[in-house]
Amino acid sequence: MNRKGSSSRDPDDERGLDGEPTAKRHRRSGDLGPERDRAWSGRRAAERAVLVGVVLQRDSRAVTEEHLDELELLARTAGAEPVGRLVQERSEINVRTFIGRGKVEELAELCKSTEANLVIFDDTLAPAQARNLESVLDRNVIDRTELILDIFARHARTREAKLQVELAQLQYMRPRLRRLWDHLSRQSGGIGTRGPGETQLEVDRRRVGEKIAHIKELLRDRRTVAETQRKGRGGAYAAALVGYTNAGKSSLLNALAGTDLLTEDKLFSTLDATTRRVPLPGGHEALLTDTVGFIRKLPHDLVASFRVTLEEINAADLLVHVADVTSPSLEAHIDTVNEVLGEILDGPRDTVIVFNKMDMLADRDDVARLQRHYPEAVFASARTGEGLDDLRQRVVDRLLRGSVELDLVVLRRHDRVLSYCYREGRVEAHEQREDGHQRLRVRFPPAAFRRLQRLHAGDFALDGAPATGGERT
Ligand SMILES: Nc1nc2c(ncn2[C@@H]2O[C@H](COP(=O)(O)OP(=O)(O)OP(=O)(O)O)[C@@H](O)[C@H]2O)c(=O)[nH]1
Ligand SMILES: [Mg+2]
Repeated sequence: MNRKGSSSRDPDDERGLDGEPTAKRHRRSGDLGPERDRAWSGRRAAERAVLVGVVLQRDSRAVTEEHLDELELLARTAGAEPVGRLVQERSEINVRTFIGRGKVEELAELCKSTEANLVIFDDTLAPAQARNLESVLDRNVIDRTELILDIFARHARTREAKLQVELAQLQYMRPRLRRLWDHLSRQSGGIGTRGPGETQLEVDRRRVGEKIAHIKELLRDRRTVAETQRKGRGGAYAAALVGYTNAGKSSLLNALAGTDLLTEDKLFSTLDATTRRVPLPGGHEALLTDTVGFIRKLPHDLVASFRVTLEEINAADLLVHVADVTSPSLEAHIDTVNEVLGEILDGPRDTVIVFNKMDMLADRDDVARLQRHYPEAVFASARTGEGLDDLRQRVVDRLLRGSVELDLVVLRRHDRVLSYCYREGRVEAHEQREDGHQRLRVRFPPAAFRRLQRLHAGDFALDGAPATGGERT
């Protein structure tokens, strides 16, 4: 795919694009029986897709084109073949069909001339808009979210990831069931093919609702397991790799921890949070967790379904924000990641930014510019190992800077407070006082200290103010 080439495209040129035939796609449905399975997987082999973007007043045409470049990559990752593009400039969206009436006709023409059987909108469509468009175009119409869900479904490997994806799919599907039924009627074809009665729709809605509740319960159980695993990590300093999809998070974890996680030049290769121990200079070590990548226009409930990732990010002492230095949309990607983090974090977090793929950067002037903007950034390459020592040292600096040493007196619930301190912190001194209280000197990583305050408020008193920083012994 030629991402950069698109910038030289005549803005009004909505020609088709050449490409390879596509693989068959498989997707999971909400297990609602073979009929609806068929509806949900209505898009299959050799899907030829027309991509549609809208330039609203606050955006520029170039930005929309850039979003469509990314949508093209998403479409390919999902196994479809982009064969054409349509861009409309509008001051506001059309309530019925998202794009204007004339533009819908143009879109129908483009679908015909490119023999497209699928239309993908870059923006989220309301269920009714998708339905209206489908009935006019007589083709399946999906939006970016549905495309991302499709990719998630293809990439989910573990039970956890599969459950999370299924939850996200069902939540997306519930308000759109009527449309799925429409797909079905269109596929069965024939004049006078009637859609299902309202009653059947109601039954389906209820079944989807029940299924959602069931999966949430299963995920809750698994969450307890994940929490127990997290607790078993002791007082180790925890860092999470976060960043735009395809930035090289998994590759960095592999390079730092000597693991062999899947890395691919595709979007959303990783759907599971994986944690590994990483040795650091000075005998220190950190736990480093790989997480699901972010992308712009990522719907909130989709993010929320990746609960383990969110919890890992929230439990981390340090975020290692990985950015692909070769991306033409570097700054936009960084902003997107920061926005998503702002939504999911329960408070500010220590962050190190890593510009990855330095081996591919042709123009080293970019480095000087980035250094001015991000004076604390690390420039690295997971591929060649360049900059990794820098990154390790940076993590140690933060680890030392962020940890908290406390002198505390246990007032009540002794067993619990003591076991927390020994489990989550590094106990440097422990004595029994004459008044019967236990006195401890403990060093905590920042996240463990925050949890101590939350879980054991009132169970202990601080002897003097907490001392932060300093060398860990
Ligand atoms: N040239 C170069 N390529 C890299 C580097 N790091 C990663 N890549 C490539 O970039 C692609 C994406 O890498 P991943 O590690 O899968 O990226 P990720 O951030 O984990 O992506 P998702 O899990 O899909 O969100 C792969 O093809 C990697 O081989 C690097 O330092 N240099
Ligand atoms: Mg990955």
